Amino acid sequence: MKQLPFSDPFSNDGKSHSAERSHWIRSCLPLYLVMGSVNCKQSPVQVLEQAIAGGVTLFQYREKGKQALRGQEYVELARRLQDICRNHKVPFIVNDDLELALTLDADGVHVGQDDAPADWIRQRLGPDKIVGVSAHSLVEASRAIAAGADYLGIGPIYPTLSKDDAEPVRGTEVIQHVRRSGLTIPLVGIGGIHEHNAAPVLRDGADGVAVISAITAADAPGEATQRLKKTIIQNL
Ligand code: TZP
Ligand code: MG
Repeated sequence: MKQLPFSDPFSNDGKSHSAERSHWIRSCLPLYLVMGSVNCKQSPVQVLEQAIAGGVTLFQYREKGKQALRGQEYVELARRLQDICRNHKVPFIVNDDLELALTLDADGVHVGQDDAPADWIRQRLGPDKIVGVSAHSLVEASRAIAAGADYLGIGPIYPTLSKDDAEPVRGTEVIQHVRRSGLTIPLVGIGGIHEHNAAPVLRDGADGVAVISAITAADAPGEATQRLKKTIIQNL
Protein backbone atom coordinates (compact mmCIF):
# COMPACT_ATOMS: atom_id res chain seq x y z
CA MET A 1 0.00 0.00 0.00
CA LYS A 2 1.18 3.47 -0.84
CA GLN A 3 2.51 5.24 2.23
CA LEU A 4 2.40 8.99 2.22
CA PRO A 5 3.71 11.56 4.65
CA PHE A 6 1.15 12.34 7.31
CA SER A 7 2.48 14.96 9.64
CA ASP A 8 1.00 15.43 13.09
CA PRO A 9 -1.45 12.54 12.74
CA PHE A 10 -3.06 12.89 16.16
CA SER A 11 -3.87 16.54 15.92
CA ASN A 12 -7.62 16.13 15.82
CA ASP A 13 -8.69 19.17 13.89
CA GLY A 14 -8.70 17.51 10.49
CA LYS A 15 -6.22 20.05 9.17
CA SER A 16 -3.33 17.74 9.95
CA HIS A 17 -4.18 15.62 6.93
CA SER A 18 -1.65 16.57 4.35
CA ALA A 19 -2.92 17.59 0.96
CA GLU A 20 -1.21 14.55 -0.55
CA ARG A 21 -2.92 12.19 1.82
CA SER A 22 -6.37 13.66 1.06
CA HIS A 23 -5.58 13.45 -2.61
CA TRP A 24 -4.62 9.81 -2.30
CA ILE A 25 -7.72 8.93 -0.22
CA ARG A 26 -9.94 10.74 -2.73
CA SER A 27 -8.36 8.77 -5.54
CA CYS A 28 -9.42 5.52 -3.79
CA LEU A 29 -13.08 6.50 -3.54
CA PRO A 30 -14.66 6.67 -7.02
CA LEU A 31 -16.11 3.16 -6.88
CA TYR A 32 -16.13 1.62 -3.42
CA LEU A 33 -17.43 -1.94 -3.14
CA VAL A 34 -18.78 -2.99 0.25
CA MET A 35 -19.55 -6.68 0.57
CA GLY A 36 -19.75 -9.89 2.53
CA SER A 37 -20.73 -13.45 1.63
CA VAL A 38 -24.37 -12.75 2.54
CA ASN A 39 -24.66 -10.17 -0.23
CA CYS A 40 -23.35 -12.36 -3.02
CA LYS A 41 -25.24 -14.45 -5.58
CA GLN A 42 -21.97 -15.99 -6.75
CA SER A 43 -18.98 -16.78 -4.55
CA PRO A 44 -17.54 -13.63 -2.93
CA VAL A 45 -14.15 -14.43 -4.47
CA GLN A 46 -15.65 -14.49 -7.96
CA VAL A 47 -17.66 -11.34 -7.33
CA LEU A 48 -14.63 -9.42 -6.06
CA GLU A 49 -12.42 -10.58 -8.93
CA GLN A 50 -14.98 -9.47 -11.50
CA ALA A 51 -15.69 -6.22 -9.67
CA ILE A 52 -12.00 -5.30 -9.53
CA ALA A 53 -11.58 -6.16 -13.19
CA GLY A 54 -14.57 -3.87 -13.82
CA GLY A 55 -12.99 -0.92 -12.04
CA VAL A 56 -13.60 -1.01 -8.28
CA THR A 57 -11.14 1.33 -6.51
CA LEU A 58 -11.64 0.37 -2.85
CA PHE A 59 -13.04 -2.67 -1.06
CA GLN A 60 -14.67 -3.12 2.34
CA TYR A 61 -15.16 -6.56 3.88
CA ARG A 62 -18.53 -6.30 5.63
CA GLU A 63 -19.62 -9.70 6.84
CA LYS A 64 -22.95 -8.94 8.50
CA GLY A 65 -26.35 -10.49 9.10
CA LYS A 66 -27.84 -13.75 10.40
CA GLN A 67 -26.16 -15.88 7.74
CA ALA A 68 -22.78 -14.20 8.12
CA LEU A 69 -19.68 -16.37 8.43
CA ARG A 70 -18.10 -16.55 11.84
CA GLY A 71 -14.88 -17.71 13.46
CA GLN A 72 -12.30 -19.32 11.22
CA GLU A 73 -14.49 -19.12 8.11
CA TYR A 74 -14.94 -15.40 8.63
CA VAL A 75 -11.19 -14.86 8.91
CA GLU A 76 -10.41 -17.16 6.00
CA LEU A 77 -12.74 -15.37 3.61
CA ALA A 78 -11.22 -12.07 4.72
CA ARG A 79 -7.74 -13.37 3.86
CA ARG A 80 -8.82 -14.58 0.45
CA LEU A 81 -10.47 -11.29 -0.41
CA GLN A 82 -7.49 -9.35 0.94
CA ASP A 83 -5.17 -11.39 -1.30
CA ILE A 84 -7.21 -10.46 -4.35
CA CYS A 85 -7.13 -6.80 -3.34
CA ARG A 86 -3.36 -6.91 -2.79
CA ASN A 87 -2.76 -8.51 -6.17
CA HIS A 88 -4.64 -5.66 -7.81
CA LYS A 89 -3.43 -2.86 -5.52
CA VAL A 90 -6.93 -2.11 -4.30
CA PRO A 91 -6.96 -1.09 -0.61
CA PHE A 92 -8.73 -3.58 1.70
CA ILE A 93 -10.82 -2.10 4.52
CA VAL A 94 -12.50 -4.07 7.31
CA ASN A 95 -15.95 -3.10 8.59
CA ASP A 96 -16.10 -2.56 12.32
CA ASP A 97 -13.52 -5.14 13.42
CA LEU A 98 -10.30 -3.62 14.63
CA GLU A 99 -8.89 -6.95 15.78
CA LEU A 100 -9.35 -8.52 12.34
CA ALA A 101 -7.81 -5.47 10.71
CA LEU A 102 -4.78 -5.69 13.02
CA THR A 103 -4.45 -9.45 12.54
CA LEU A 104 -4.50 -9.14 8.75
CA ASP A 105 -2.61 -5.86 8.56
CA ALA A 106 -5.56 -4.53 6.58
CA ASP A 107 -5.35 -1.11 4.98
CA GLY A 108 -8.00 0.33 7.27
CA VAL A 109 -11.23 0.11 9.22
CA HIS A 110 -14.67 1.54 8.59
CA VAL A 111 -16.94 2.27 11.56
CA GLY A 112 -20.56 3.36 11.91
CA GLN A 113 -22.00 5.68 14.51
CA ASP A 114 -22.83 2.78 16.85
CA ASP A 115 -19.47 1.06 16.48
CA ALA A 116 -16.17 1.66 18.26
CA PRO A 117 -15.32 5.38 18.40
CA ALA A 118 -13.31 6.59 15.42
CA ASP A 119 -10.67 8.34 17.55
CA TRP A 120 -9.95 5.06 19.33
CA ILE A 121 -9.70 3.21 16.02
CA ARG A 122 -7.32 5.89 14.74
CA GLN A 123 -5.15 5.58 17.83
CA ARG A 124 -4.97 1.81 17.59
CA LEU A 125 -4.34 1.71 13.82
CA GLY A 126 -1.85 4.54 13.75
CA PRO A 127 -1.53 7.38 11.28
CA ASP A 128 -0.91 5.45 8.07
CA LYS A 129 -4.03 3.30 7.96
CA ILE A 130 -7.33 4.42 6.52
CA VAL A 131 -10.16 5.23 8.92
CA GLY A 132 -13.64 5.66 7.43
CA VAL A 133 -16.75 6.72 9.30
CA SER A 134 -20.45 6.58 8.40
CA ALA A 135 -22.22 9.89 8.92
CA HIS A 136 -25.84 10.87 8.40
CA SER A 137 -25.67 14.59 9.11
CA LEU A 138 -23.38 17.59 9.23
CA VAL A 139 -22.95 17.20 12.98
CA GLU A 140 -21.84 13.58 12.64
CA ALA A 141 -19.56 14.52 9.75
CA SER A 142 -17.84 17.24 11.78
CA ARG A 143 -17.38 14.91 14.75
CA ALA A 144 -15.90 12.19 12.54
CA ILE A 145 -13.39 14.64 11.09
CA ALA A 146 -12.39 15.76 14.58
CA ALA A 147 -11.92 12.09 15.53
CA GLY A 148 -9.43 11.58 12.70
CA ALA A 149 -11.53 10.12 9.89
CA ASP A 150 -9.90 9.98 6.45
CA TYR A 151 -13.18 9.74 4.61
CA LEU A 152 -16.90 9.68 5.27
CA GLY A 153 -19.62 7.37 4.00
CA ILE A 154 -22.78 9.45 3.86
CA GLY A 155 -26.28 8.07 3.47
CA PRO A 156 -28.48 6.31 2.97
CA ILE A 157 -28.83 8.46 -0.11
CA TYR A 158 -31.61 6.33 -1.59
CA PRO A 159 -33.75 3.49 -0.20
CA THR A 160 -31.73 0.34 0.39
CA LEU A 161 -32.57 -3.30 1.03
CA SER A 162 -29.01 -4.19 2.00
CA LYS A 163 -29.00 -2.83 5.55
CA ASP A 164 -31.67 -3.89 8.04
CA ASP A 165 -31.12 -1.05 10.47
CA ALA A 166 -30.61 1.67 7.88
CA GLU A 167 -31.29 5.25 8.95
CA PRO A 168 -33.98 7.23 7.11
CA VAL A 169 -33.16 8.11 3.51
CA ARG A 170 -31.27 11.40 3.25
CA GLY A 171 -31.22 12.09 -0.49
CA THR A 172 -28.27 13.90 -2.00
CA GLU A 173 -29.19 16.99 0.05
CA VAL A 174 -27.08 15.76 2.95
CA ILE A 175 -24.01 15.79 0.69
CA GLN A 176 -24.81 19.31 -0.51
CA HIS A 177 -25.25 20.35 3.10
CA VAL A 178 -21.85 18.97 4.15
CA ARG A 179 -20.09 20.58 1.18
CA ARG A 180 -21.83 23.96 1.53
CA SER A 181 -20.71 24.06 5.14
CA GLY A 182 -17.14 24.07 3.83
CA LEU A 183 -16.06 20.53 4.76
CA THR A 184 -13.67 19.25 2.13
CA ILE A 185 -13.02 15.77 3.56
CA PRO A 186 -13.11 12.97 0.97
CA LEU A 187 -16.55 11.34 1.01
CA VAL A 188 -18.74 8.78 -0.70
CA GLY A 189 -22.50 8.51 -0.88
CA ILE A 190 -23.98 5.12 0.04
CA GLY A 191 -27.40 3.51 -0.06
CA GLY A 192 -29.38 2.36 -3.08
CA ILE A 193 -26.90 3.77 -5.59
CA HIS A 194 -26.66 2.24 -9.06
CA GLU A 195 -25.67 3.29 -12.56
CA HIS A 196 -28.90 5.23 -13.18
CA ASN A 197 -28.91 7.36 -10.02
CA ALA A 198 -25.19 7.81 -9.26
CA ALA A 199 -24.78 11.06 -11.20
CA PRO A 200 -26.53 13.43 -8.72
CA VAL A 201 -24.50 11.98 -5.84
CA LEU A 202 -21.29 13.01 -7.57
CA ARG A 203 -22.62 16.33 -8.85
CA ASP A 204 -23.65 17.29 -5.32
CA GLY A 205 -20.12 16.84 -4.04
CA ALA A 206 -19.27 13.20 -3.40
CA ASP A 207 -15.88 11.87 -4.51
CA GLY A 208 -17.36 8.50 -5.30
CA VAL A 209 -20.11 6.03 -4.54
CA ALA A 210 -20.15 3.04 -2.23
CA VAL A 211 -22.36 0.16 -3.32
CA ILE A 212 -23.35 -3.32 -2.29
CA SER A 213 -26.21 -4.65 -4.41
CA ALA A 214 -25.50 -2.71 -7.61
CA ILE A 215 -22.55 -5.09 -8.01
CA THR A 216 -23.17 -8.10 -5.78
CA ALA A 217 -26.76 -8.72 -6.90
CA ALA A 218 -25.99 -8.34 -10.60
CA ASP A 219 -26.07 -11.43 -12.82
CA ALA A 220 -22.82 -10.20 -14.34
CA PRO A 221 -20.99 -8.27 -11.59
CA GLY A 222 -18.08 -7.31 -13.85
CA GLU A 223 -20.30 -5.75 -16.48
CA ALA A 224 -22.43 -3.99 -13.86
CA THR A 225 -19.24 -2.56 -12.37
CA GLN A 226 -18.01 -1.35 -15.74
CA ARG A 227 -21.28 0.44 -16.48
CA LEU A 228 -21.35 2.07 -13.06
CA LYS A 229 -17.71 3.10 -13.40
CA LYS A 230 -18.43 4.73 -16.74
CA THR A 231 -21.20 6.84 -15.18
CA ILE A 232 -18.89 7.80 -12.34
CA ILE A 233 -16.08 8.89 -14.64
CA GLN A 234 -18.52 10.98 -16.65
CA ASN A 235 -19.82 12.76 -13.57
CA LEU A 236 -16.81 13.18 -11.30
N1 TZP B 1 -24.83 1.85 4.93
C1 TZP B 1 -25.77 2.73 4.59
S1 TZP B 1 -26.76 2.15 3.37
C2 TZP B 1 -25.90 0.69 3.29
C3 TZP B 1 -24.88 0.71 4.22
C4 TZP B 1 -23.93 -0.37 4.47
C5 TZP B 1 -26.24 -0.41 2.35
C6 TZP B 1 -25.86 -0.10 0.95
O1 TZP B 1 -26.19 -1.18 0.11
P1 TZP B 1 -26.84 -0.98 -1.33
O2 TZP B 1 -27.20 -2.37 -1.78
O3 TZP B 1 -25.79 -0.37 -2.19
O4 TZP B 1 -28.05 -0.11 -1.15
MG1 MG C 1 -21.41 -0.87 11.79
